[in-house]
Amino acid sequence: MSELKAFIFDVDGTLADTERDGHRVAFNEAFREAGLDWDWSVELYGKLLAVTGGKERIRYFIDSFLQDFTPPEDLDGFIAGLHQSKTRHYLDLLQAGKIPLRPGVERLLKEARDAGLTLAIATTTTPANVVYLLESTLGRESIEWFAVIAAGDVVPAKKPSPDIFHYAMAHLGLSAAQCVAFEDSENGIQASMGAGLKTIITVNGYTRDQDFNEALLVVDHMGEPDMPFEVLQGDAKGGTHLDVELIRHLVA
Ligand code: XBP
Ligand code: MG
Repeated sequence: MSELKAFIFDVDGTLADTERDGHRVAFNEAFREAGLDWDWSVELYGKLLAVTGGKERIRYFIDSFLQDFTPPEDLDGFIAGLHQSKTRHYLDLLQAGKIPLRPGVERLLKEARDAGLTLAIATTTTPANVVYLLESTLGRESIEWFAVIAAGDVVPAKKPSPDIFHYAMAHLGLSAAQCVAFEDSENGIQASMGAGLKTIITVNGYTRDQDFNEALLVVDHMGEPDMPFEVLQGDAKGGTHLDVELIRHLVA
């Protein structure tokens, strides 16, 4: 194994539990504002998460869940408008501090930096969502912690395509053997493994039952010294929380 140089983090569901109480709520606000009687319940949203990307998810909803909806002539423009409004509502939720980081995330980011590891992000979500999440949870200076923030439409295909991870590694100038990825979903691990990355999974309410059989380790969150994680799959080598030492062990 080449020397471990970098951690590449997914955002939604990994750094923060954003989907159910963040993105979903913002989508519904946008629909209400547009005078649409669409309402994405927690359960329906779980089905819609099969498709990554907010714009793509609206289209999937229109194509697969709506019966008597007459799409406007400019459907792309209509969806883009709804998504812009959704992003505005989502940023408001972040700025209001409604979306905290998941357990262990802040500690692991700081430990990795102290250990001289490079940090990067590879996410499907809109770039502004990443900036606001970092600013609202770790402070503006934390944006500089990440050598690369690869997000949204910078790549042609979204997860489970590996494009965003290839993009991140190309900008890091590192190979997959020198990096580890952190993900939360089946689409995510298909993308990271598709890019040749060893991957650690932290599940959430929507992804707990998904297929992670290729993962290095699957836990319910990153854990803290006083808040041990639950190991769902793999060998945590007696560890109780994700730290740099354990991760080095896992990839060795
Ligand atoms: C998960 C996604 C995103 C979000 C919504 O991203 O699929 O599309 O659900 O964000 P990640 P946008 O790769 O971080 O898990 O509406 O900005 O697309
Ligand atoms: Mg995710």
